[in-house]
Amino acid sequence: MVTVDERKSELPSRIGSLGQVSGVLGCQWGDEGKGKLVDILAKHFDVVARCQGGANAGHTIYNSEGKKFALHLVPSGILNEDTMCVIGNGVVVHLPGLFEEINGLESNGVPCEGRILVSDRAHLLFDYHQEIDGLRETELAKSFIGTTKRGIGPCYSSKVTRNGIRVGDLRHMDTFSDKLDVLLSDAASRFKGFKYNRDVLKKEVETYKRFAERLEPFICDTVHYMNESISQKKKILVEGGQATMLDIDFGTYPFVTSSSPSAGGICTGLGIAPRVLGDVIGVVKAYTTRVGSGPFPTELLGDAGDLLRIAGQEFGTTTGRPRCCGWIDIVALKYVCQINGFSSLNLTKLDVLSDLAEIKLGVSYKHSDGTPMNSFPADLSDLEQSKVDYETMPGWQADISSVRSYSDLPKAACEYVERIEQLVGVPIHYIGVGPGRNALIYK
Ligand code: 2SA
Ligand code: GDP
Ligand code: MG
Repeated sequence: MVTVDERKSELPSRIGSLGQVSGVLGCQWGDEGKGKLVDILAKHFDVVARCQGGANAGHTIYNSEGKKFALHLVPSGILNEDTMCVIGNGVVVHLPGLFEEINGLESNGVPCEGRILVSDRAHLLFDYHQEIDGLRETELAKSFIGTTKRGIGPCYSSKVTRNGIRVGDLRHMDTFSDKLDVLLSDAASRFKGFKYNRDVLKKEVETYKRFAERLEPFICDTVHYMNESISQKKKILVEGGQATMLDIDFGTYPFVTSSSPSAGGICTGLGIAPRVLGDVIGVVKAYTTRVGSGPFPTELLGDAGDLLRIAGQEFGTTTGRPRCCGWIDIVALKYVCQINGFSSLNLTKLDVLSDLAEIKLGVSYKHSDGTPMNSFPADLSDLEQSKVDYETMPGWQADISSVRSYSDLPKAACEYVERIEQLVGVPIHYIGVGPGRNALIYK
């Protein structure tokens, strides 16, 4: 039996011994609290890198004085001044948004210049991508995806159709205008509502000439940088955006984002080899939330859902949209653990469940005819018709927000944590009991 003091003394060494390249990834439909864990772990790493997504992400972190920061493109390592922050090739970069974020950080005393590297291979996301994101959603009418309208899908579409414009292209402004003309003309021929003429192009090119100058010190061959850092035995932490249930391949397609927020995205989004990956930590909320459209098997409708939303302050960090809330979904979580091979989990927002007399866990799905489903279904109609079986556990009905050691948690809270571990077969090493930096229990 490990005593509390022994456990406490193990902590720094456990964090310090996280693999040379570690990852923090979302296990549900996003907003699990990835940013908070990355911010806490950052001081043990030389580099924190984003590998996918863009400014659709909203990662909320607090500094030691309790000041709140909402990050979208800048990695959550930025508050730790010794950490270099990399925006990898797999990220789509909206420069006006990035500069706004950098200005906001710098005006709040967070130095960014010389600490942020932007991949020359990353694709540029233009205002027009955001505009057509909105037009697509309108066109889809009732079947809208519920995107953040940050232009993510359209920008990845440009990348995959191979006429995207990359950060490195800012070094060739002579051909920039022609490339942008192709993109904007395409959009104009596809969307009636999209207004385009030469003046629009001219204005955008002028803007990007200025951006090119300002971005120059940040532009980097990050593939080379990451691999050199690995050779120099530097420690690297990769911060996922969104989550596996929103993955373009593994999520509830088409109600997904357009990138790979799962473990595979770490390698493709940074140009590093799978063999260098050590610990990958999955971040999972003690309940489930989802924002945007698409199936949500364990969703709680009505007052019960509202209670969780209010207790957990579940509103989009980027858009302010209310998040739908429900019980933890063990079927989806097991599927996500399989895909990512997590070394451990961070269970977050356990404090939010503190008032409940009973807590449920969705433990299996049945087809509409009552036969069990053996795996997480690819077919959305199967998922929509599925029936969830629940296990019910007693709540602890006590404030746990100031608890800092596992042995001080109420027995019912420990039983809930340990039941999740048992059901998914992955150890929970970190437990969140509040939004602040210190509100974390190491188990
Ligand atoms: P998109 O914009 O094309 O990536 O949207 C596609 C789907 O992905 C979901 N998505 C998200 N879900 C949760 N959180 C996200 N970030 C923000 C946050 C969201 C916000 O941190 O709160 O502020 O609304 C995020 N980003 C994308 C999206 O809801 C669609 O279901
Ligand atoms: P991310 O996208 O995964 O980084 O998560 P978001 O920042 O979008 O949403 C998570 C929200 O929960 C943020 O407002 C965090 O400050 C907050 N949060 C994170 N961990 C905890 C926790 O353990 N308890 C509580 N009450 N809030 C938390
Ligand atoms: Mg978020």
